[in-house]
Amino acid sequence: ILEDLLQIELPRMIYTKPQILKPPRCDVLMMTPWFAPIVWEGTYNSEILNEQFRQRNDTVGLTVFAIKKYVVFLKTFLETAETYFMVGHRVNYYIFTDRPEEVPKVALKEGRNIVVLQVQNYPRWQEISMRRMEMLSYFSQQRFINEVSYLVCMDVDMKFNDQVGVEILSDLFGTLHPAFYAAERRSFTYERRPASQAYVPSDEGDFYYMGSIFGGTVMEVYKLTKKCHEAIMVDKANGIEAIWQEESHLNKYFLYHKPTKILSPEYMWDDNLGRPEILKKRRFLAVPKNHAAIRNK
Ligand code: 2GW
Ligand code: MN
Repeated sequence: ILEDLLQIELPRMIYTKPQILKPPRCDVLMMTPWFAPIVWEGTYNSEILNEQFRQRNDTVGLTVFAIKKYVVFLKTFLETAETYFMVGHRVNYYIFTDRPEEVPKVALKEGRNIVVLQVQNYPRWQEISMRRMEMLSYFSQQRFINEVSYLVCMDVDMKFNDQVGVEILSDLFGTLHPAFYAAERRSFTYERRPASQAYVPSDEGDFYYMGSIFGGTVMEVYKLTKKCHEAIMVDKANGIEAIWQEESHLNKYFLYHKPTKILSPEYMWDDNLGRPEILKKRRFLAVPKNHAAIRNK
């Protein structure tokens, strides 16, 4: 492994130099107080990042759950991912579903694969959403650790609308919730009941992260999902369920295990929130869903 790392050497590249007295963005925070970059359009050079990543020949795993009716989201999700997700790199799509025969056949570019993982469904939707933590920790250990370097864990009711590339990768990353990036701490919808393992006191918390896209190295995702799953099980035994299910537990985890990179709302946008000036790109978008029709059954 050391030998491989030593081999990384960039070719001659032509680009405008970084300017110490002219930060690329003055309208948004680009770095957390623990020195984790916050990824915004204009703050990075994808040519450099792609060249560095290319040389490592790593594979990125994208995990997505499509249980019951949510299989209908797969086609658009996968087709747009082929256009915008980790273009030029090796990708394994891991699709967790209880309906393997309903996974659409989507044409994939070279170096990209679909792996269908059959899992059971749960009658309660809250359980479907929360059990993702259990399955992700199990498969990280059983399989992903042998197949990919990084995992990107996503909601399926989404589509790609612009580049989502290696700029998002880091040991552990989370994403700012598009409805709360500008909010005060007191309005973050953390779990506020001390009886829950997801409890966050009112005088703590950095950001409110969305459950629909997070990731990191397989080892870090394993640690995160295992810890969140265990906390969810403790809550269950105590007859309590966190206000936003596993998203609440994710937020608790990130408070005490600071992410090493944070994705801006460019990476999780919902057009119902309009188009604020700070948003230069809408890379990953919520697909409008008819709640009654899609969610029941
Ligand atoms: C979810 C809610 C109600 C009924 C069904 C489901 C459902 C979710 C399902 O029938 N099948 C299924 O595969 N899912 C998976 O769970 C799917 O991957 C989906 O994207 C994910 C989360 O459910 P979703 O997208 O309907 O919830 P959102 O968009 O309101 O998500 C936020 O809040 C959730 C917790 O309540 C999660 O934290 C999620 O990560 C958040 O984005
Ligand atoms: Mn969703």
